[in-house]
Amino acid sequence: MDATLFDYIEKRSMVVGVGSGGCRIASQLQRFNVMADQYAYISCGEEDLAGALRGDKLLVELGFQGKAAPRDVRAAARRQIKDIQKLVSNARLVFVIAGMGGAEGTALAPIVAKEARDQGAAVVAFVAMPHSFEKNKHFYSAIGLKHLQTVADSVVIVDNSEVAGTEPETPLADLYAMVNEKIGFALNKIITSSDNGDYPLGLRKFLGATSGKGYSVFTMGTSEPSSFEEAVSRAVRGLNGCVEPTEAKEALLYVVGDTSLTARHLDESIGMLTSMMNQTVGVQYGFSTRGKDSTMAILIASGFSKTKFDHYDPIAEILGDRIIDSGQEEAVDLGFETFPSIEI
Ligand SMILES: Nc1nc2c(ncn2[C@@H]2O[C@H](COP(=O)(O)OP(=O)(O)O)[C@@H](O)[C@H]2O)c(=O)[nH]1
Ligand SMILES: [Mg+2]
Repeated sequence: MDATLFDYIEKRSMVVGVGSGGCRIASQLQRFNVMADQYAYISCGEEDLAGALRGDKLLVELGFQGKAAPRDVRAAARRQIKDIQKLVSNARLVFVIAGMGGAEGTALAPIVAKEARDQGAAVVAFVAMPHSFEKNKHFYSAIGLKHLQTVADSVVIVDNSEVAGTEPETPLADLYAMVNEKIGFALNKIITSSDNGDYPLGLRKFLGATSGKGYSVFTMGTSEPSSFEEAVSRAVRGLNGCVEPTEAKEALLYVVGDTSLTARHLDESIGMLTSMMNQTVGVQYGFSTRGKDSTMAILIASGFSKTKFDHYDPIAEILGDRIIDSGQEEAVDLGFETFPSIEI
């Protein structure tokens, strides 16, 4: 891609937070100034939009009270599809941010991604997957993820359980806030072209490493100050439960250390990374020497054909590639204000 075209795309980029988790994560990106000219928020919950930072806000109206399933949200989105199209119409690059497994993110993220793509935008889906204990969310998270893969150029997964660690006593809201803080910090380091003396990776490398490369997975590892290899090794081990690390094709590594970081440390850290993945993985790196109390390795590894979340969909596990119906189930809108829950 030539430089002018890339500049044009970068200037017309947009982050869209979808559903409760998606709005929270996108707000955190906005707080961290992660690149993007525009921010937008879409949800069925007014409180999600009220809590989100400044941007275009679209309320998708379910038309009934009570708990919705993804199919209800899809039907509601269909009624407001023109609003969704309009929201993304100016963007040439759209980051769709959502939590998978609930009703809204699961249903709306693939719709927003598809509409953006149909209008010619490149689409990056950045999704948080349910904690291992959120069992009621597992099935839908698998379905939503699979569908996103068909409509987005890049699909970057954050495994909440992995990034939050095992802290069973911590309130869920605090766990989410902690993960969101890490995501905002990390994406700011990786994607935002920085002019403050850090050595960034930048958007172009991010897109190059993740577009059309199957699933990508985001992890982080921290260690004592100056223990660079340990931080990198922890980040790579973070992939273990989610994907098969030896399958990786590309890796974006960003190391935040103190001023003792040398070229040799980086070299050894990259050697460690390839020995844990495979020798042919393409590694691009960036670093900052402004870390103080700890060393942190941020990793986005790409090229995975499957993830542990595939096992969350037992039907697909049995059928493999023999898909019966690749279309998504959608509640039929019969137009009865008073009988909104009729579905077939
Ligand atoms: N990292 C992160 N994940 C979240 C957050 N909120 C919800 N999630 C995850 O997102 C998934 C969907 O939850 P939620 O966003 O509440 O559902 P929705 O509003 O129906 O889209 C769940 O599996 C949660 O694990 C958040 O603030 N941060
Ligand atoms: Mg919600």
